[in-house]
Amino acid sequence: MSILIRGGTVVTTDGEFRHDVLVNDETIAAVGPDLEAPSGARVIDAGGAYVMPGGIDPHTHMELPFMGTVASEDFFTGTSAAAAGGTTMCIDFAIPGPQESLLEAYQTWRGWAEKAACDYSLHVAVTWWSDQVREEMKTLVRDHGVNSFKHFMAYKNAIMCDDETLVNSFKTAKDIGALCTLHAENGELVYVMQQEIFDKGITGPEGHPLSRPPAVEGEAANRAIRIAQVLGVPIYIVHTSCADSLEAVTRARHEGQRVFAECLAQHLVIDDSVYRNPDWNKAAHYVMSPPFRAKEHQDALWKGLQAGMLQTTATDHCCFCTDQKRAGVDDFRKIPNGTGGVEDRMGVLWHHGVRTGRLTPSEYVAITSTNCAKIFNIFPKKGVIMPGADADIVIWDPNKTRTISVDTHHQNIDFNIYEGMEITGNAAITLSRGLVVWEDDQLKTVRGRGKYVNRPPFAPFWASQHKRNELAEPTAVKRED
Ligand code: URQ
Ligand code: ZN
Ligand code: ZN
Repeated sequence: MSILIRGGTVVTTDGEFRHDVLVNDETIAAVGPDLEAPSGARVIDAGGAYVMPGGIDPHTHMELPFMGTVASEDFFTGTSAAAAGGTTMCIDFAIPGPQESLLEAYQTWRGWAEKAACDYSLHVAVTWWSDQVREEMKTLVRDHGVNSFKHFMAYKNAIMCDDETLVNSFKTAKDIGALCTLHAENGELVYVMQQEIFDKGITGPEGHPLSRPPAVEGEAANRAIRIAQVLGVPIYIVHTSCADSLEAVTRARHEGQRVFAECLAQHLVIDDSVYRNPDWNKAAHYVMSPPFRAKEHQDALWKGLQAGMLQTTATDHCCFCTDQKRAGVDDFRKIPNGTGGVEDRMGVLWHHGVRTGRLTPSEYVAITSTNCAKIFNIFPKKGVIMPGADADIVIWDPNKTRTISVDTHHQNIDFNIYEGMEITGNAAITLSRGLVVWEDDQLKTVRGRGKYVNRPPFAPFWASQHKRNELAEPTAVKRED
């Protein structure tokens, strides 16, 4: 099946081009002016629209077992909602519990993900350390296309890892060409702060941000960055939510250290006033970690994106419905942490990022798709409109307006954190490997059509790190006997 996307403006990180795009079956066959439509091809008129690589969300949690419950969005409903918003690939997380096999967890998540409608991949979490874990990391990289390992520095007594695990995992990752990613909050501090806040009689959702102030994130980000500096390993900080952690990233990057950082669309446009909502449910809906921050932190994040200190945007899509949130009705520490947003990231970032002039369309493509593809080594298969690339394409109507609402979204959750937000600029048509999966506001996703994407080690985007460090090989002093 061929599709000719005619008359649009193709956007890459290098610029905007009035080019047509020819898709043959699952891949992009040609990009250029005035392309011929092969006989029998469907021709899509993209006049007035942007033709961009489908969004890649490097951070989702479909059907995650967490805090005594299971996230309500599954891999089919979640990747379908993503497609409705212009995102054509998600990278999720296989998270073994302490003492559990990483390989078994990976196989479990692969099983769950088989129902995905769009392509996906898996980071694997390292939540404990042993020789077995080291060998399983090697096997996952060698045989299963995993090139990134997640480390939670928070969630004490659950999936939090200590410095021994961080140091050993980082060293192993260096040897096998994998990227270490970090949930950077000091879990010990959170644990103590939660108790203090609770003992003060603050049991509602407003206790959540009070127990994990920005400095708790800043400390952990800086610690991980310094450990990586000493070991000469590239790292990636997930959901950077405040100036404190961004400062640590910025200092390190200014010193030439290979540190990447991600921010969430929701942390850019929602602030901590949400936790003061007198309606318990409405406040609890926003309980996620790191929490929403005071406005000045949003400004810092936007500047971080504009300055290239933040390279990717994500959603940390982790849905818990109101009844699940109410598990913590008497104790905010028991509210399952997580918010949705996989359907709205692309629209929210275009409306608040491009339409405000903060970002150009090319910068938008970089932070919603291309940078992620390069960092996780799936470029140029993914993340670019170019011959040979997978035909993961979003035809973006910059004038299409919609009001975000639980009443109209496709996410499997009973509220929407952006409820009532009117955004201009939305996906008109989404193609997943050449199949039209969203058009005329109708989902046409196919259960199980999504494929697992292998991610090879030693991404050229950052792998040169090794050479630089090896130059500094220490030498012993030769002494006369
Ligand atoms: O921390 C994460 O990334 C997972 C557990 C989702 N929940 C959250 O509050 N961010
Ligand atoms: Zn996290
Ligand atoms: Zn997460």
